[in-house]
Amino acid sequence: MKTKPYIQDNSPLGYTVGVTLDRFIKSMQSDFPYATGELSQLLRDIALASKIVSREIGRAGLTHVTGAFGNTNVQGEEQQKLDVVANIRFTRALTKGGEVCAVVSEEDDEVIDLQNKTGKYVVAIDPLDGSSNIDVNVSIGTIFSIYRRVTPQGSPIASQDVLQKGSQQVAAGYVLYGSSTMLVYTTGSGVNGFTYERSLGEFFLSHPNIQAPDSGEIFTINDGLTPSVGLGIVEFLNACKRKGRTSRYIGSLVADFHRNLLKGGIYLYPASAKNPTGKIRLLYEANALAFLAEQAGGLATDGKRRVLEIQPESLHQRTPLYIGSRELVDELMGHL
Ligand code: FBP
Repeated sequence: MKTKPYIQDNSPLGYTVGVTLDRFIKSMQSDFPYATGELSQLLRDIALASKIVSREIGRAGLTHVTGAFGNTNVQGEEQQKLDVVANIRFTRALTKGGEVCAVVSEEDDEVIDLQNKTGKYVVAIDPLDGSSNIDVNVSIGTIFSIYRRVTPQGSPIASQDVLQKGSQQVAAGYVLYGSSTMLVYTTGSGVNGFTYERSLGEFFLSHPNIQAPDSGEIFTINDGLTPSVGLGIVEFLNACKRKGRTSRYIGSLVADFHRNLLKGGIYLYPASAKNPTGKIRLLYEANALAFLAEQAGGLATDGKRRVLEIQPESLHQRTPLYIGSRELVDELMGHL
């Protein structure tokens, strides 16, 4: 049979659309000789849920899913309807995907046991971050951390499966629901960002190998806290102002982190009178962003040690968080 070799047609008619998340995951998987595809499938499950959540957020004002749900979560915060929608969507996708045995969610007080005897992975997730911005159309996000379970598959879920140090993460990332929807993640070999092309229903590689600038001009803190934070923090903030740096604060951790990751900057959420141990949750907020920050050349600390070295003691424990460009975090540590 007469055949001809395929030659890619580079005419402008066939402009390339880019590398899809699926293809990228597949190509990365080949880097891990013993990879079984389960982590790849888990990342796909998270991508699918984020597409649905992005759609729900985009039309929230029309479908009456704005406003309070009428419950308070384990943090004592009023749950927003979209918090509940996102929690349902991600937990369902992780259950149906079949790779996960347990989920720790900001919206659930206990560990969710998915009764999955073959599931190798544990996921800690903040289904919708930036609650104060949900109803005012400001960027919000999802944050996730992925661990391998420690106890044998099929055995009861134990505390050591879910209370693992951030340094044990096998993957972590966030989804940013902003002017565009982006998925940014790491599996320990660099940080890559994908932009959602709604009309094709696909994430495409748009920010390969993200490197955080070593320094930057942006400092990010809820200035309303400063009257009750440590002296070292105040000194650092005054130094930032003396040096003419810019204050930027969206109030959604994912959005503030993403901006600083790309432009250079530091996000600070210290302990304060209102939050004596800080506000940010270790398991499903700080650990994921700390893994990403370090993979992109930045730093993440609680003011004393690397966030990734903190041994978790409880599911919803909080931590002070200082994260971002290496030189800015070092400079802050000089004041602490
Ligand atoms: P949740 O919205 O998931 O509870 O996250 C906490 C958070 O909203 C972060 O996104 C944000 O950086 C911070 O709290 C804002 O806190 P504050 O309102 O005290 O400035």
